[in-house]
Amino acid sequence: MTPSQRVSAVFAERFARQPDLLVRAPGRVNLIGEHTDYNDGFVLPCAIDYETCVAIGLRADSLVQVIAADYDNQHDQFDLGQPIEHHPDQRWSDYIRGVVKYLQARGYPLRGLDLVVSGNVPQGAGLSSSASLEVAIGQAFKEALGLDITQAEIALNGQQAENQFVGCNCGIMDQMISASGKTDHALLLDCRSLATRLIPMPSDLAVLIVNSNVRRGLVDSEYNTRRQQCEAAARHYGVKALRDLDLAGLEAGKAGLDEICYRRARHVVGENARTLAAAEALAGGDLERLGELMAQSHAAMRDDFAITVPAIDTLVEIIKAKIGREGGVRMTGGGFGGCVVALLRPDKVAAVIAAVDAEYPARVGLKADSYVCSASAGAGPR
Ligand code: GAF
Repeated sequence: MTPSQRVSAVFAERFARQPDLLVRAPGRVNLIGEHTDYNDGFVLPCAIDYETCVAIGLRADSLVQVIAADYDNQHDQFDLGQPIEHHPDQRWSDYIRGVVKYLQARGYPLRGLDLVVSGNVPQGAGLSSSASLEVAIGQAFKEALGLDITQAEIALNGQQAENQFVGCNCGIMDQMISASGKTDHALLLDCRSLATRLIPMPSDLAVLIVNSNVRRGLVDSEYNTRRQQCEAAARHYGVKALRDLDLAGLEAGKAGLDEICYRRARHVVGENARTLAAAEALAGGDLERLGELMAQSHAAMRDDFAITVPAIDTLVEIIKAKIGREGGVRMTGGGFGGCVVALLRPDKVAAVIAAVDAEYPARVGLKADSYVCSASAGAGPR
């Protein structure tokens, strides 16, 4: 059953009527540009064809009722006329409460809604299931109530909910691509100005996501530590953010900076340059160059930013050996497990999946899951 079928069926059963409308918001895969977003840098993600769906029923009062179809139809409700607080024990509720709280704080005129939520973005795999939920809820209020809100504002509101209500200090990439992706395109995003450039995906390029199924431990604390180290490096160099530094400046001013912060900064400064170069390579269909840049990105995440794990490095090695020169593979997302993304010729996909199935369990002791994806549209009505 697809998420949209599921939310429709659960809505009809629970609320004894048909939903007035459905909206969706996708997960994402980041092609390159990792841990650059909170350094005001560049990222190159695309939305994927895995999504969170919301069935919506209009209400005449100020009550918001939510049913989580993927969590045994757990229920939450809160009143827009009261201060919106954390749910005592349902973590999924806080994503919804947070989004609604900040929509209200931003001055959007809200009314009550009945909502049923379901999604098929793999959770905890670094494919932005949380951001897709935040954006789907923002989109639900926009479409149902006709709010005059831009997609960028829905993204910023979702990020605020994640930062201030849920408690993860993430950047803006995931919410922006979920809100603003375009079918068959990647999005080059300047995370300082939020300027975007759509890059068409070449038709003879496949996007393969492979989930290492390594449980992502300590993600939030390690993520926040990386962020602090980057901010410390920016302070050392006297710049607003690492975005404002190039490799020459990095080397020239490194005296007095501790080795770890220097390495973190070297990843970010290099990754910004690689991301801009990768956008050009993708636009020009230069898969060899793209492959080199992805390999450099992975090496920097492993050696300088220290966010890969041995199983992920092995997965990258297995896949790279089968892709050949045209295309590349790297870890994608926040790190410490999760997924790798490969960009490759479509005729190589079967051989890559076969190699992963044969070699990864033998070398790592885990089974990997492979998804062939296409670049999809951002949030909107379903
Ligand atoms: C996570 C965060 F949510 C993003 O903002 C980004 O920093 C990413 O990790 C790393 O590139 O997905």
